[in-house]
Amino acid sequence: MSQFTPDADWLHWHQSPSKPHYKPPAGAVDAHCHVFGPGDQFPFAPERKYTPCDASKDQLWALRDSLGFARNVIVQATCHGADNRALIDALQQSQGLARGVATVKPDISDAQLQHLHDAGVRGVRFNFVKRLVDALPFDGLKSIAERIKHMGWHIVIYFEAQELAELYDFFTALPTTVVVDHMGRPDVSKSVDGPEFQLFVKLMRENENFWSKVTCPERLSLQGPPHYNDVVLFARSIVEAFPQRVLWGTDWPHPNMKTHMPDDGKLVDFIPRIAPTVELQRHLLVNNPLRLYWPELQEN
Ligand code: 0GY
Repeated sequence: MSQFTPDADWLHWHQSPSKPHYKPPAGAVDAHCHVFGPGDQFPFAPERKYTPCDASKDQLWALRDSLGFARNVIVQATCHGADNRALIDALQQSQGLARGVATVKPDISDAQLQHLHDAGVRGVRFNFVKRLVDALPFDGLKSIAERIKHMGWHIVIYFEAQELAELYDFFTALPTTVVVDHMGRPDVSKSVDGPEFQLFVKLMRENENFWSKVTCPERLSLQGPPHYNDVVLFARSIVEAFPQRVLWGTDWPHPNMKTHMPDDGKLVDFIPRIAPTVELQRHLLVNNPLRLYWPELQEN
C-alpha cells in the first residue's frame, strides 16, 4: 500500500495503448513525457497541487519501445516540485536514451547544477500555469536563466494563451533557447488567424531562439478523441512555418486529464496529420530533438 493516494478524480494512464499505424523514423524522440515516483521511492513534493498515480521509468521505457521511439526527454513534473531525484534516477538508468528538463530554485548550488548536467539534464522549466504552481518571481527566474545559460542549457516555458501578452517581454528577454510547451496552450475554439494565436506566432517568428512543442491535442481539443480534429490546423501551421524549431512528445502519463485518457498509439497517429511530409517528420522527431538534447549525435 503506497503512502500516497491519487486524487479522487485522477485518471490512470492507458494500460494497453494501440500499436500506431504511423511508424516514426529511426531514432525518433518523445520529447515531452514525465515520470511520477513511484511515490514510495521518490515521494511527491509537499507543495504539489495534485497527487498522481505512479508512472515509473520502466513503464516509460516499455511505452517508448511499443510506440517505436528510440529516446525520451523527461520533463520534471510539478508533483515533484524542485526535488529532481526521480528524474535523475530515470536519466541515470536510461543507458543514455533519456535526457531531462529539471525544475530548480535560485538557491541551487553550482555543484547541484553540475550533478543534474552529469545525469543528462539539459534545460530548466519555468511554469506559469497557476493551477499547477506558485510561479517564482521574475528576479529568481532571471538569475536561474543566467546561470544555466553558461551550461549550454535551454529554458522550457509553460503558460496558457491568455497569459502570453503579459509575459511576452519577460520571455523575449530570456538569454537562451526557449521551448514553449504545447504551443502556448491555444484556445482552439478561437480562430488560428485570431489575435491570441497570432501573438504566439509572432513570438516564434520574431525570436529565432524560440521553439515550440506541438504536443497535447488531447489537452487542447474541445472535439476530443479519437481524432482531435480541431487541433490539427494550429499544430500544422507551426510545424510548417518553423520546421526546424518544433518538438513532439506524448506527454505520458498525461497529468490532470479530466475527461478522457488518450491512447498513446492514437497520439502517434496524429503526427502525420500535423507534419505531413517525411522531411517535416524527420525534423520534428529526430533532427530537432537531437540538436537540442543530443548534439553530440547529430549528423548535420
Ligand atoms: C504537461 C501538463 C500538465 C502538468 C504538468 O508538471 C506538471 O505537473 O506538466 C498539466 O496539467 O497541464 O505539460 O504535461
